[in-house]
Formats: sequence, C-alpha cells, structure tokens
Amino acid sequence: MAIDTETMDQLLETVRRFVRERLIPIEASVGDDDKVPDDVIDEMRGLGLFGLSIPEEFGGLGLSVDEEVRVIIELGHTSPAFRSVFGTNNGIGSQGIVIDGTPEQKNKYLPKLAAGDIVGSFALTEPDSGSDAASLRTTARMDGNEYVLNGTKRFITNSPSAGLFTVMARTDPANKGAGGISAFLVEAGAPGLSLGPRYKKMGQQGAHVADVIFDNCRVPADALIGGVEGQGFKTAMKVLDRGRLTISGMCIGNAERLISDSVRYARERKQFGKPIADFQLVQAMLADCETELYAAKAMVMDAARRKDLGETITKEAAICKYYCSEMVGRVADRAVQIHGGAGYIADYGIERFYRDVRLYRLYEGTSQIQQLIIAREMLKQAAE
Ligand code: COS
Repeated sequence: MAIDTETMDQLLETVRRFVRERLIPIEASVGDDDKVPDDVIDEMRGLGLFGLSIPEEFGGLGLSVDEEVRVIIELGHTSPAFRSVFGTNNGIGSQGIVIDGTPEQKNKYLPKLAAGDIVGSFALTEPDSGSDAASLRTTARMDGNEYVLNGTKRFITNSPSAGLFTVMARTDPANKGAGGISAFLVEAGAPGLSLGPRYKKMGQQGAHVADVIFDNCRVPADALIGGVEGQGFKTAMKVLDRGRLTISGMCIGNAERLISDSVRYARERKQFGKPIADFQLVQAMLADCETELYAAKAMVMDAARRKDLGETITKEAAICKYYCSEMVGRVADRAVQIHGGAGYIADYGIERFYRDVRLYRLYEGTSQIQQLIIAREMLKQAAE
C-alpha cells in the first residue's frame, strides 16, 4: 500500500463522484464533438489524475499498481476517451522515465507530467513495425553532443496534445534487433519534429491519435533515457508490462458499466407481458457477463499485488490483457443483444461502448501477441 486505507477510500469516492456527476452526463457530446472540454481537463488536473502512478517525491500520488488499477476500474465506468486524456501520463508516457530515467530526467519531467502541465506520449509503432516492435527503423545518429532522429511513428496516442515523447529509435544500425534500440525523451517543438493529421477512428472519440515524423530532429545527448544506448527495447517492454495491467483495469470498469446498464434495461424493458430480465435466455447472458467479469477482476488484482511485491509479471500482464480485452468485447456484444434494437441506436450509448472497447484487443499488444508472450514465458519456465 502506498497510501493509507482511508485516503484510498476517499480517492475512490471522489473519482466515483467525478465520473457520475461530471463525465457520464457529457459522454455523448464528447463522442459527437471528438473533444473532452478544457474545463473538464482542468478538473482532472485538480484531482491529481495526471499523476496517479508518479512517485510522490515528483508531485504525483505515488499509487501502488493495485491502487492505480482500482482507480482505473472506477474511471472505466465512463467512456475510455476521458481516461485517455491523462492515461499516457500515468502509463506509457511517463513510466520509461520512472523505471529507467536518470535522476536529472526524473527531476526535469516527472513533476510536469504529474501536474498535467505537459502530456506524455509513447512513440514505438511505425508504418512497418507494429507487433514486431524490435524491427523498428527510426534511427538516432550521434552528431557531436546531439542525436539526430529520422523516421516516422504511427498511430501515436495523445501525440496531438503531447509536450514530451518517449521515442524508441535505432542507435546501432549494425544491430537490426532489440539490442540496437535506444529510448529518447523528445520535447514537442524540437526542430525537425512534426505531426501528421489526426486519424479518424472507429471509436474512443475524444482521444486523439496521429503520426509523429522526425526529419533530422536534433535532441541533446542527455535525452537518451538512462544515459545508456541499447536499452530502449527493454525499457519499452517493461513499460508495456505495467501498461497492460492498467488497460485490463479499464476493460473491467467498462464491463461493470455495460453490465449495470444491461441489468437496468432488462428489468425495465417489458416483452410478452413481463420484464425481459425474467427470461432465462436473457439471464444466461447476464450470468456469463458477471462470471467473466469476476474472473477478470480476480486475475488483475492478483497480478497487480504481485507486481507491487516486486515480482516479474510479464506473463501475468499478458494473461490479464488478453483475457480482459476479449472479455469486455464479449460483454459489450451481449449488452447490445440484451438492449435489442436499442443497443444499435446511438441514443442509448451501448453501441458507442461496443466500438470503444474494440481497441483494447489491439493496442499495447494484440491478443495474438499476448498469446505469444504467455506461451513463450511458459516454455521458458519449463526449460529452466
Ligand atoms: N521486460 C524486460 N525485458 C524484456 C521484456 C519484458 N517484458 N520482454 C522482452 N525483454 C527483453 C528480452 O529479455 C531480451 O533481452 P536479451 O536480448 O538481453 O535476452 C530483449 O528484450 C528482446 O526480447 P525478445 O527476444 O523477446 O524480443 P522479440 O522481438 O522476440 O519481442 C514481442 C517480441 C512480441 C514480445 C515484442 O515485440 C512485443 O511486445 N510486441 C508488441 C509490441 C506492442 O505492444 N506494441 C503496441 C504499441 S505500443 S502502444
């Protein structure tokens, strides 16, 4: 536990109220406008949501993984676009510095990320390098006391609002694998850095994604994370281990919301002279949702606890991400089914969640990549 039980309970209650009173009422308009209002983002800053996972000494709340996941489950009771506003600051946009940064890098950037003064973004994926992250082609060449970056990063979450990018680039052209990759901290506005137009997505409107282009982009030598070349791929993988647990928390929160909406609808909607909740085929769908949710929650809380104990949870994080993202997809599908025609109509919000949750099976590693990681870890353990 990083904070005492009473403070944690207060934080959870505050987040619950914020979600219920401020976010749920504007879900539909955020979806339509593709924008989270600035005053809501200010309130997020005030609540400390940008710094949930950042250590207290740098101005964050310093939550343990277990605590962070519990907060994220509450945030999952509304559209994922809201969490995305500060999600990268707690996860992939800050954790490279938290895990492997030098003291100077931590002091320089973590307080700003924790306060929400800047948004952090994680630039790994490229046009020809997605699941096979180690094959990335962006280069970083040393020139005097600077590195010169060249390449394109694709589908980068929060890049349009980012003040700081964690960029994986190849420093050793002779090493085409993971060992030739280093991680850099590149500030928005660096000469030679530009953004592509925002992509139009299937869901999660309000969360923005664009390409990031490096054209002879110059950064000082001390932008290299940890000051050591060749460690960037490992940094990225460690960041993703943690990120996969928080994504799992979002899947659980979204599933809880979809289940409670479905239960309410099933109790209110009458057919054949009684609420559809009285029909056993509807009950079976509710029961399957609840059973899978319980399994998902149990595994994520176990993996989070283990991570807090310092265990390596590469396999468990992949299991959680795989199961929870698939689980919420099935829950969303059943929620549409229980709502019938209303599930397909935008006014009820269920179809928006159905589109929103589809992303979980893709980003921070597809389901197929999680399967591969799980099996590899199993075989590695068996060989030891
Ligand atoms: N933590 C720490 N180190 C790790 C690690 C982890 N979770 N995973 C791998 N590494 C290390 C390995 O130990 C290895 O180190 P050594 O060379 O010292 O032995 C090195 O990193 C290379 O690992 P590996 O050989 O497993 O690399 P692969 O190219 O085979 O990686 C996967 C394969 C599929 C695991 C990787 O490419 C991946 O996760 N892809 C998905 C990327 C992704 O999630 N993209 C989403 C975009 S970011 S939002």
